Amino acid sequence: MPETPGGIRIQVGTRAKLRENGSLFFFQESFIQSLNDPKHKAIYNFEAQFPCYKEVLYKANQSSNMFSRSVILDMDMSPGDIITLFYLLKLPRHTLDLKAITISATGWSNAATIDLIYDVLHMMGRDDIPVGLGEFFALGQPYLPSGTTGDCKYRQWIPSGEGGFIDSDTLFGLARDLPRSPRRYTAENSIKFGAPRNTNHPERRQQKAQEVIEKVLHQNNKRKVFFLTGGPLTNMATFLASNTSLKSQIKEIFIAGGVVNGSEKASAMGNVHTLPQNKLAEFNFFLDPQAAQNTFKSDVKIFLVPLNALYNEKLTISLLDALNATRRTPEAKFVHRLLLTVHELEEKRSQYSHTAKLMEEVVAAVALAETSNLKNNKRRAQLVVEATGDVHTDGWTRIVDKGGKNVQYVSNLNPQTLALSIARALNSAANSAVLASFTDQMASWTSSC
Ligand SMILES: [Ca+2]
Repeated sequence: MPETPGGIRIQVGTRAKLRENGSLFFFQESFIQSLNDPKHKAIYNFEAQFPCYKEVLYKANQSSNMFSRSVILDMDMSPGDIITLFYLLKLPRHTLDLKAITISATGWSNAATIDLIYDVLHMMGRDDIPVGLGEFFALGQPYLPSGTTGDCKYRQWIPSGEGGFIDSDTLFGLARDLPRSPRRYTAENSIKFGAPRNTNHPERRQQKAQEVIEKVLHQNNKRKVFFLTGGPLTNMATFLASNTSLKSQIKEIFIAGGVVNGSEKASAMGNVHTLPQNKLAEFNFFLDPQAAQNTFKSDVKIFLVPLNALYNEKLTISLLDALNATRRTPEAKFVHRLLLTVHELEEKRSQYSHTAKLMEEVVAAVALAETSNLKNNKRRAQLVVEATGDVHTDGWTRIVDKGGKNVQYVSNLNPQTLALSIARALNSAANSAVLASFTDQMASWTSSC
């Protein structure tokens, strides 16, 4: 083959000869030996790099009281969820007390991106909030040990890049600007928690979503708890399917998801843009339609914030306008950069045209925090969610005359009013960041000892 100018010649191995017993063990052993070889080991880690490196865990500086609303946030890690998390952390704890976060790992980012949540909590001085990781597959789409990686029938429609995986996993390139939390995701597990063998660090383990929910409900002394969901409903449906009496402690679930159409001739569309044949599903319901259907069949009270509760893109622009005018806190500045990044990508690249519309979680959070201000926007209907296994219709939400779930939902919300509420919370001096950025954290590791 002729050499291309500027290229280099390399040799590529295409076939490896196995040892006589046909085992691949030799290759694995040699690979692991190389990784463990002290020669050429990595020079940089935080302890070696920074003379004053220390791991600090921060706790809330405001206390809650018996009148505050206890909330568990179930989220994936799309930009809308991250903004929601900042917003909730900013509210006074005597009105809203975020008790725990559970991660919907069937949603818009990969499970290990849970580190992003640890980092946001660290920035905001809330390392005391427990974080639990949910199941990796939608209900009825199990991991089969004999197969490869489970059935990704729904999840495969999330794009890689273009606002989907990679973009949300890196928070559009901004994840590394967050201060780094000592809490990290670990795949390690011990015999105590069901693994076949112990690791070198049996004490290290990522807590599971269901454990965190149960623990928080136990600790809440029979007081009722609100759930707010910003991703697929896998964790919610799993908890509702369990036998625990703790379920009676659920006051109401605020759900960001679905599209509510008033008639068979649907006018509002869904947002599963990668599968145009499915015109009416909203991504959160589409990604685990069985979980959405099961949640709607349960006894719990549901407050729905559908995709078409307002024109989401206008909310992004209104929030950007509000933050362009004023951004006083590190968290307001961070959210502004995130929105600006997403908005610019949307303007310049057609593949990102859907991205700025993904703000429904934030709307659901404001609906939870300011329910009394929404009285003119509340509607009630009986709703059912489609979950037949046909990806062209799964995730549809329909209004029915009878037999559906009696649900309260919102419509015709004013994006500017919502944007001002969010911007006001982000700019508040209360509950502000304890560490503004990774740069500030590095400075403290360099000169505070
Ligand atoms: Ca989400």
